[in-house]
Amino acid sequence: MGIVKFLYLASRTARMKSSRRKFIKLAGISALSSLAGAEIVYGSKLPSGLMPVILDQEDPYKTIAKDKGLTILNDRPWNVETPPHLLDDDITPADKLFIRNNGIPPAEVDISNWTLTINGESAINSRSFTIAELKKSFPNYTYQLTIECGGNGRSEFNPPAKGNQWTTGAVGCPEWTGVRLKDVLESVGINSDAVYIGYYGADTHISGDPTKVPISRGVPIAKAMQNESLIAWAMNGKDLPIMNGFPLRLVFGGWPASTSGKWLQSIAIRNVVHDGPKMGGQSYRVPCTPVSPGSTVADEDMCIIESMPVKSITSYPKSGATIQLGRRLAVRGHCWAGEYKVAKMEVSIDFGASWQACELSNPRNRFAWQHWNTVLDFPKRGYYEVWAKATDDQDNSQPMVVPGWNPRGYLNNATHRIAIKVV
Ligand SMILES: Nc1nc2c(c(=O)[nH]1)N[C@H]1C(S)=C(S)[C@@H](COP(=O)(O)O)O[C@H]1N2
Ligand SMILES: [Mo]
Repeated sequence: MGIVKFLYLASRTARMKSSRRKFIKLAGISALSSLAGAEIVYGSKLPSGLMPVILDQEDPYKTIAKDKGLTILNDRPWNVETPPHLLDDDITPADKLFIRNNGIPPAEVDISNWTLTINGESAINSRSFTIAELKKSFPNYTYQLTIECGGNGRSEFNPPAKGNQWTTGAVGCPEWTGVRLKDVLESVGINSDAVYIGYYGADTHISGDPTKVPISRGVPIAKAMQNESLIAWAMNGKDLPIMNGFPLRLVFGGWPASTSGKWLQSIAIRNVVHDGPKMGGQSYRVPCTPVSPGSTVADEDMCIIESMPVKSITSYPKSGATIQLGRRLAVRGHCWAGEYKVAKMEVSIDFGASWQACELSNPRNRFAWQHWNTVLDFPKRGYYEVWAKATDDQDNSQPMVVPGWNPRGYLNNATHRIAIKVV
């Protein structure tokens, strides 16, 4: 098991190559034969450290352990999104959860020696925990929590915003198991001047510079102290996938997923707003007041994104589906609203001129996405679009056009549209 993970980590970097060599030493020729799918007949003559070329031409989806239907936007670092029809499950399976990496994941993880350190100016004591200690020292909880990248939907902004051109798929809602962040923070003691927490992970900077940290973000103490804010080691009852933070990560449901630190090694309790890389400047921030598209906005006029906005997807049918005239079409999907709950879900087949209410489920727990469904009738043959619109319990609705342009293209919660042909 550990060895397989090792192989999955193999990628195009020199450092990965060295881990691959270690793998060869560990695995031996019979294991390589089974991976190659045939006996390596002259295996005993294979120079030590040389990878059979068939194993070198890896399937990228095997490398990242994700479903082949996902879309790879970038492989250095890995950024991979999920088409809406593959987000149809109520609980997102591990191989269908998007990947958003800012750096290079750790090449080797030794789970029994992994430690999480709690420190910082506002920590009364500093302490390190092994994963086994975390598991047994604090009550374990499981919550279904929605994580969505702040840049999900970026590809629709005009003028375009730099960054990964996410369409709709940088979101998912698996079930996470771990301990409450607040229990762990309280065990070391939180000083009354604490305002924020900041995470540090074991991933390394894309430049290879060991002094640089790819990302280190966090949340205000109030968010950290919510019951659902987890230090998680499992997704859907299994170890976290490597690309999603194995062996330990933070999960803050409903907030930009950039706050959910992966490969988690330390958490600082801060007496200031955390100032790690990608907390300041233009990163994960939007203009404090709306600006016209294409504007340049000074750093001091940008505000940190907190709760994500109300949003929904149609996960069935797949966009482009065809239906016979006279047949009724069952449609369904999910909706979420950051810190809030979705109160109403509607769909339109006439480009938003009229709306029909949908059936809407309650979330499994706070910050879990909700499911919606309805049945549609089409009056005649032709092309239609199904538009889905959620409204939260604060009466915020999804806009029909791309909302508030901002320099980095965050927070696009426009209605999801799918195409339907009636024949
Ligand atoms: N250590 C670390 N944590 C991280 C990141 C990262 O690059 N390194 N990316 C963040 C961002 S921007 C997002 S959107 C989420 C993505 O989580 P996922 O890859 O598990 O879907 O992880 C966050 N946590
Ligand atoms: Mo993100």
